[in-house]
Order: sequence, then C-alpha cells, then structure tokens
Amino acid sequence: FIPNDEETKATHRFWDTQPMPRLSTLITKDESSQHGPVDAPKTVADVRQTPYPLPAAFEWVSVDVNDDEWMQEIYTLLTENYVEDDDSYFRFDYSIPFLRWALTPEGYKQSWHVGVAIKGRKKLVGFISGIPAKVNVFGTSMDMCEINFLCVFKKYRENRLAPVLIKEVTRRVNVENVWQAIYTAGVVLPTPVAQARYYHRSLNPIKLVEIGFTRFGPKLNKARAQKLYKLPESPLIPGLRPMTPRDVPAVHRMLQDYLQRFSLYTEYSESDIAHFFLPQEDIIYSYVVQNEAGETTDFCSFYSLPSSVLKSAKHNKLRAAYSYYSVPGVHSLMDLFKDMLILARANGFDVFNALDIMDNMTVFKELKFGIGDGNLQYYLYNWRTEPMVPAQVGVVLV
Ligand code: NHW
Repeated sequence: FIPNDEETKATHRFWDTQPMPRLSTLITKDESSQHGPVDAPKTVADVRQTPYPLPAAFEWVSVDVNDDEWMQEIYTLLTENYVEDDDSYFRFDYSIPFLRWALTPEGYKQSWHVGVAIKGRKKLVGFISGIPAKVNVFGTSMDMCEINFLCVFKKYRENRLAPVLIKEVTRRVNVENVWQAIYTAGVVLPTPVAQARYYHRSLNPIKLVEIGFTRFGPKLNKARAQKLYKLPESPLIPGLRPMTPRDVPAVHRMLQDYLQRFSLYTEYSESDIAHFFLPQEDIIYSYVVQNEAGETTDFCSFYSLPSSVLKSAKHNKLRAAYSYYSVPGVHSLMDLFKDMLILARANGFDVFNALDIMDNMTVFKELKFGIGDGNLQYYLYNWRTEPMVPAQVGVVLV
C-alpha cells in the first residue's frame, strides 16, 4: 500500500498525536521492518483514572447490551447515522440481534461499549465499541481490542466528538492492560497496514439495478442479466450442511490451521468459534462438509448485513451477504464460494460481497464478481509493522 501525495501531506490534528506510524514514513523499508509498539511501554498505573471531559449536555454510558432499550438506542443511532456510500444511496442497517452477536464474545467488557448520551436521558449521540481479541501479526500474538461501530449523530458532526470517543475507549482498554487495537475504515488515516477492496456478486441483478447498486453494461438487459447470474437451486458439494455445536472442535482446528498462513489473523478460542460461527438466521451462516467416513473436511461462512435503500421508490432494503471465513480441504475455495452463492441466493440475499483478502481473489473472475468502488483500510493501533498486500490479511471485521 502506497499512500498518494494528498494523503501523505494531509495533516491530522488528532491522528498526528496518536501512536501511529506517519503515512509518509510507511514506504521507507528501514522503519517499516521494525516490528513493535509505537509508544514507550506503559503500565496500568500510568493510565488516566477518570473519563475524559465531555460537553456539559452529555454524559458517558457503558451500554448494557442486555438492556433492550439501550440496544434499541444503539440500533437507532446506527441505522440513522452509520456508514453510507459516497452518494448516499445506501446506509448499513445492522440489526439488534446482529449487534448483540458482534458485541458479546466470551470475555467481552461492558465498559468497552462506550456511549455518549444526552445527560439524564436514554438518548445516544455517539458510540464506539471494543471487544477483546487475540491477534497474530507476523508471528507475534497479542491481546488486542477490536474496535467497531464508531458513530456520531449527524447533527453533532465535526465537533471533535470522535477523537474524544476514541481517547475514552483507548483509556478503558488500557485500564485492562491492553495496548493494541485492530480496526478497519473506508477513510485513509495514519496509517493503514493493508488496503483491501470489496468485490460484489449479483444474486438478484434486476433489483440491484432498480436500487442503483449496479448498472447493466452495454451488452446486458434484464433477460441477459438473469441468465448470466443464474445459480442452481441447492448446493453442489455432497455432504455440505449447516454447522452444529458438535462441529465446533473440528471447525476450530481447521480454521486455526488455515489462518496461520496469513500475516495477520485472529487466534480464536473454542468458545469464540461457537459464538461467532454457530448459525443464526439473518446473522451468521456457516456450513461444513462431512465425508462418508464422518470426517469434517471443509468449512465456509458468510454473514448478513443489510443496508437501508435511501433513494428508491420501489425498495427500502438491500439484503447483502458478506463472505466471512472459509477453509478449503477436500474441495476448492472456488467450489465452496460457489455453494455460498447458491445458499445466499436461496436465503433471499440480493448480493454477495467479499474482500480481496486471504485467497478470495482467486475465485472472483470465474464466479462473476465485479470490483467495487472504495477501499477498506486495515489498521493496527500502537503497533508498527510491515505493510501487507490483501492476500496476507486473514482478518474479517463485521
Ligand atoms: S469505520 C466507520 C466509522 N463510522 C462512520 O463512518 C459512520 C458515519 N460517520 C460518523 O459517524 C469502522 C462520523 O463522521 C465519525 C467522525 C464518527 C466517523 N476512524 O468528531 P469529528 C469503525 O468503527 C477522524 C477513525 O470532528 P465527525 C472503526 C478524522 O480523521 N478516525 O468528526 C473506528 C478527524 O481526525 P484528524 C476517524 O465526522 C476506528 C476526526 O475524526 C474516522 O463528527 C476508530 C474528526 O472528528 C474513522 N472512521 O465524526 C479508531 N472518521 O486527526 C480506533 C473520521 O484527521 C483506534 N475520523 O483531524 C483504537 C482505539 C483503541 C486503542 C486501544 C489500545
């Protein structure tokens, strides 16, 4: 990843104060080959004990995700204010059950679910979340925090509330003796470790055109598009079936073995495997292949993340499936992806999205994925390392 001139020269009032390598230094091999924390090591005793100050009208809340009213608040904040595409055609619409799933792996901490509320009211104007994760970077295994769902209510934007949320979550993470974090974002900030790109596979091409997600190329019309993207009714790999609790140890083994080949990956515990991969409708879809001897040989998974459709008279929701983790064994990644497309279509998804990370790039052409616009940057907080190409990245953040 090489930042462009504009990105290299941009000044960042907040990010330039953070323990991140400078964008302009990334390209010098000398500095980038030194792996390690950017900040001088600290102890919990060095960490500020009190929350950062907020404007008088606001207060901090550690959101209780088991409280339905607070979950509804997070949902409303995100569904009205979270990530949109550049032209505001779509906005992510993470469901409440999905958010609960994403925020509560074993060992999660309520204090890392950080909200800014209007004082004395159950009304959120900002949010950021962290969950614990063991992350391996070029062979070094670290307890990290995985950051996601940073959001500020539209009306309160550009008031430097985001830096306060980031500093406060950092403080709460440091208090637990954790000093590194991983996160992804569309924007280029100091300094990505990798830059990935989304690819999209149409499952319901007509709807995708109607909502402005895609356009028919010069040689396509409705009938041709339907024919081009047509898929079989049911999966083709014999013995492919939904994952069950009994598959957890086998999936754990397969995934851990497989992920070790990447320069950046999560070290899952068995409990994480059960939490993140056991199927839940409209959240996570996981499948294993079992051979005639009863052995589990392959694994594949995708998650459900719909978007609100903002500019269509005919549709208000885009149902998108996102490739999660897959482990080829007896069958190829191509065949696993093909079955995921079939299953996603059968489950009513309109599009199947995947990043060009891991070995995903090898399936896109044959399976008729098209390249998306915009990149997804991967970041490590307070960890200097070598830049990676997407094929070295083995982490998917939902
Ligand atoms: S990326 C999704 C982020 N969310 C959205 O895009 C939702 C829609 N946008 C908003 O809600 C996945 C607001 O625009 C946000 C910024 C809140 C984005 N990451 O308050 P100000 C994640 O959740 C910087 C990091 O005035 P605002 C990952 C920006 O460059 N920084 O802006 C999150 C500027 O700093 P600079 C971002 O528009 C990772 C400053 O914010 C950013 O009202 C977080 C301006 O602040 C982004 N996506 O609110 C980091 N977008 O230096 C975690 C903008 O350039 C770090 N900014 O002046 C690790 C923490 C834990 C460490 C533990 C050891």
